[in-house]
Amino acid sequence: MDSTTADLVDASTQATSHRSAKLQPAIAGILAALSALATTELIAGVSSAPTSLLSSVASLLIRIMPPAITEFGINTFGTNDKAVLQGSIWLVAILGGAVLGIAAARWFWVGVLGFVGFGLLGMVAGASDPLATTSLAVITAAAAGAVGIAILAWLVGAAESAATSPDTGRRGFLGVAAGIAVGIVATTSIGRALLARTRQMAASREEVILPTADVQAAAPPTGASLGVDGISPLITPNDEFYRIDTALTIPIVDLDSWRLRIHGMVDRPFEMTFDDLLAMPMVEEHITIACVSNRVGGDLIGTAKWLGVPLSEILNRAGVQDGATQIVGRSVDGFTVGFPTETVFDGRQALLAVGMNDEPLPLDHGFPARFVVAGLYGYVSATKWLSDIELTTWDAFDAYWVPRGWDKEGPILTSSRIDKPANGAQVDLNVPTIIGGVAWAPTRGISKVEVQINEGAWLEADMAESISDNTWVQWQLDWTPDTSGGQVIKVRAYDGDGVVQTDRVAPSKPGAATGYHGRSIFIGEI
Ligand SMILES: Nc1nc2c(c(=O)[nH]1)N[C@H]1C(S)=C(S)[C@@H](COP(=O)(O)O)O[C@H]1N2
Ligand SMILES: [Mo]
Repeated sequence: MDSTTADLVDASTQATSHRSAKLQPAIAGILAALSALATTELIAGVSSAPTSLLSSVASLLIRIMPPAITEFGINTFGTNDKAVLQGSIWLVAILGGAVLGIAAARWFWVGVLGFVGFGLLGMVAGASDPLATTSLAVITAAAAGAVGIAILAWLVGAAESAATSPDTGRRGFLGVAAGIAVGIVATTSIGRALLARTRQMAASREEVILPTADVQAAAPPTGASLGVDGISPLITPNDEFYRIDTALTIPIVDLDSWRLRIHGMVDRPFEMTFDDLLAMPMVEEHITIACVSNRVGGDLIGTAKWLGVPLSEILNRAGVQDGATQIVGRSVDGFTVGFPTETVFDGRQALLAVGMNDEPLPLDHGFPARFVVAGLYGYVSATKWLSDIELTTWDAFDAYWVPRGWDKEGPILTSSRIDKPANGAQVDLNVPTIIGGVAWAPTRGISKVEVQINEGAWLEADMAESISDNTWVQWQLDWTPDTSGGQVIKVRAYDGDGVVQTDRVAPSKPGAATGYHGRSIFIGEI
């Protein structure tokens, strides 16, 4: 090659790398924006949330768009308008990402600002969408923004090194960019596949028609609700019911192939379909369930009306053998509980539940079937997504949480909570106010609740009527503060046998947290 040709070749490579150097920031911005969107898709899929951040953004846009545009959209695209809108969000992300990328190559902070803005928009959209869980939307939007910034930084960096050593740098940039593009496609596909499975499962739940119970629960007596604002509602709505489990993604249960197996130390092991289960005798009961890891005053507790088959019916059908001292409940994802067989026959409510507050079990509360045993913490009794019941001995098996350091037996301890006033609340001097909350000791019931103000005498609170000994009970104390300044309010409850809850302060491991719940408030002049 003579020198002229060499120069020419050199010049042409330089021209291409120059052109691609101009394109690189735009590509960086586009990939960063798409990575952010892919992040929202993945989180939507993994969390099995009923809605995705993108649909929240889409509904926000629909709400704030001039009606003329929305109408045009509906007329033009019919019922696909939301899909079109979501598609448009991807398109806007591509264009916006390109602009951001070009700007970020000169002033990186512009790119950062762009993604922060994108994150904030997502947070506002999620918080204002009644279908979305606000905390999840906020986390999703923050994660998406952070991923966007990280990918932008990575690619802008790669583009810069491409500019300094054009040949190896350009190939380096393309390699990184291609890898990220593959990641975006993979992440989005996984997220969408998971979401589609959740939707499908939700659809099979929609089709379930629950039988009416042979023994229906009486409506709670009117006197069971004090009607005081700020005290926990007597029945916890399903969507406010606490959720605790080890499942990262809600187990997918296909009703057609779901079977419940009863085996181990029984005379007649058998398997049941969901229809078989629904055909068994059903009862309805209000039962309060609680988590052992609830802190004193915490909210990992709730009361629902459960519909289900008494566990005794199932065990009697199988014929429990002598010496079968433990019932093990295993879920489709391998989680296990274990509790004494005698609890099923000692007269308490122990159910294989299929319904919660007049609905099939919600997906995150164990659809299609779960245990609910009055008086036992969830970790030893309340298997959700149940698939297997095994009768064994107490010594032969330790359920999920036992080798992890928790007590093998988990009876719910007598406990009480102040719901109002809130911690740190300011309360007016010389104005009547209400201190109130809930108290529980499932299977034993609550006989008395007492309140103490600033280490004074214990005052007996007014108790609402209780639904049954298996449920929590509301209580209130009418009080007119007559001393200004800081005050500490404490509560304690007595169970149905007249035994007061323990004041011993203990953490929740290995048993449940104990001690009296207290709140600090401030009494001031009006
Ligand atoms: N399959 C399965 N079931 C489970 C758990 C779990 O991790 N996996 N956690 C248990 C615990 S610790 C509690 S407190 C209750 C909570 O039930 P909830 O989420 O319906 O309130 O479910 C129990 N059932
Ligand atoms: Mo729990």
